[in-house]
Amino acid sequence: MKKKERLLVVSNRLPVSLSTEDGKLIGRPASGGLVNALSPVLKNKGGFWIGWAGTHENVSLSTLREILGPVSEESGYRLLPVMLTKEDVDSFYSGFSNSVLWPLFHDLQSRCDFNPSYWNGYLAANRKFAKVLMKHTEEDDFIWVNDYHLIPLGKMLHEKKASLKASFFLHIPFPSVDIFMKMPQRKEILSQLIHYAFVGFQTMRDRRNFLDCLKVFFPEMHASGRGNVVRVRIGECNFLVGALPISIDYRSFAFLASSKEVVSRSKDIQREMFAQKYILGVDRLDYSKGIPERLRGFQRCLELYPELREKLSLMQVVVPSRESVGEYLDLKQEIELLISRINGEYSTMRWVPVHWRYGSVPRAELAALYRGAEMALVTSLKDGMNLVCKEYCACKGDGKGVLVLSEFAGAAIQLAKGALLVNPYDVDAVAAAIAEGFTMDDHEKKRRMRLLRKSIARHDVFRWVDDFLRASVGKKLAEFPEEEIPPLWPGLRPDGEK
Ligand code: GDG
Repeated sequence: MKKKERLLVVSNRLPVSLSTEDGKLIGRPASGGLVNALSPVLKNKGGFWIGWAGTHENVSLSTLREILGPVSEESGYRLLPVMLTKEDVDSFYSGFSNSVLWPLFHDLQSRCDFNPSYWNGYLAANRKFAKVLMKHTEEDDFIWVNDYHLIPLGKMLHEKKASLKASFFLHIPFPSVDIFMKMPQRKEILSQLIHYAFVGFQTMRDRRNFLDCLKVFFPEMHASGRGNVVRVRIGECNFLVGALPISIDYRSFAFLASSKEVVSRSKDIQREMFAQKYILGVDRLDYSKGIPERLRGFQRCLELYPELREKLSLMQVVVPSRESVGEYLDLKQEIELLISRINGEYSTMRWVPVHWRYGSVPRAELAALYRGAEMALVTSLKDGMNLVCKEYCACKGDGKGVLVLSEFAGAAIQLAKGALLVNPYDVDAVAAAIAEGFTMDDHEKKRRMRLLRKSIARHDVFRWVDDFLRASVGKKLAEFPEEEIPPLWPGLRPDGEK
């Protein structure tokens, strides 16, 4: 097989965060699970990241070009935007992606809005992604499509050029047959996925769910092979399906957390907390992350274990997300109400039970928060993987930290031996795990943290990338050529039209 040469990453959003300062639109490299995982992959490899920049028609092409140029240089790879209209975003992003696929794939079907008009918008937006890709793809490129927004893209590319085969990774869980069957477009979604050369999932459970769904709709399906990657044949579709858990850039987090600045900032944070110990929660604003459940667990802990009052606080960082979807605004209000109730009931003159920060914090500040935290509390109701728990462990170089982790996060499979696993719906169990973590002796904390750190260090994001590339194109990241990023081509329009 001829080896692919350039990496083209495609995701719904470009890794750029746009904001207005002094009346001027500016862009900065964005944060988030996918960005943190894939940025090291593209950096200095001469590739592209293709996605929507988050703007509508109100931002002119030349303005967008000016904004993305410096971000491309800072990031070390070129950013190529797909232009979407407000109608596209309503039906494709807020609609089918985040009101059907996201809740359903997180087993939360009661939150789905199966509005039939979303489907056509989803396909139309995917066709726009396909158009931009077709303009820039060369025969030997390796196209890596990410996540549930872009399931139809592989088939669309294949229909335009039969030799073009893309690989796909699903960052969120894949549901069981019973839940998947509820989606009106269930067969179409499966028919699109089988046109990728490789379909990757976070866990063996997700992969098994996918194969079970295929069996229902394609009884002639034949699967062969053992281990993480198996081969599947359905008619003319012959593709690979794998379970490859994503991870973090462990060394860079560990290095950052031990830097002089972060160590000193972490001590400042402890002083600001009046030397009280704190549990940390860090999440995008999302109902799948179980933030209200976490607050209820903490509240129950204060109720059942009064000896912990005035000794332990919860520090919750929430990053705004999907503010155009109504469910998310309701969630913010629910969180605010719960926090004010807990603080109203338990605060004393020298202690505030829950501190919360709504907004993104810089990476070094995040590392300082991780470093100083007595415990990390991850209570996802369902999570593809969850990178926060891995980042916390990477930052706990002194080993004196406890990870309390939802058994419904993909990460629970890998981290079961070192973490305290909880069912986030069980408030008593969450309360008991917090109390257990607080009273755990240092020797046991260090033993568990050693296990966690060793496993995460060994299975870092570079290994995930290598595993993905090896399964998809038979070579590792290091075998792709190093290349400085050339300046953005003069005369190129951001929608890919020359
Ligand atoms: C999806 C899946 C899967 C958060 N707040 C700040 C900040 N973050 C960064 C964290 C971490 C990331 O965002 C969140 O990680 P998650 O794993 O929870 O990711 P999701 O955004 O839900 O993403 C998830 C992931 O894809 C990867 O496959 O693990 O299951 O849902 O990296 O550090 N970063 C900074 N400031 C913040 O305030 N700098």
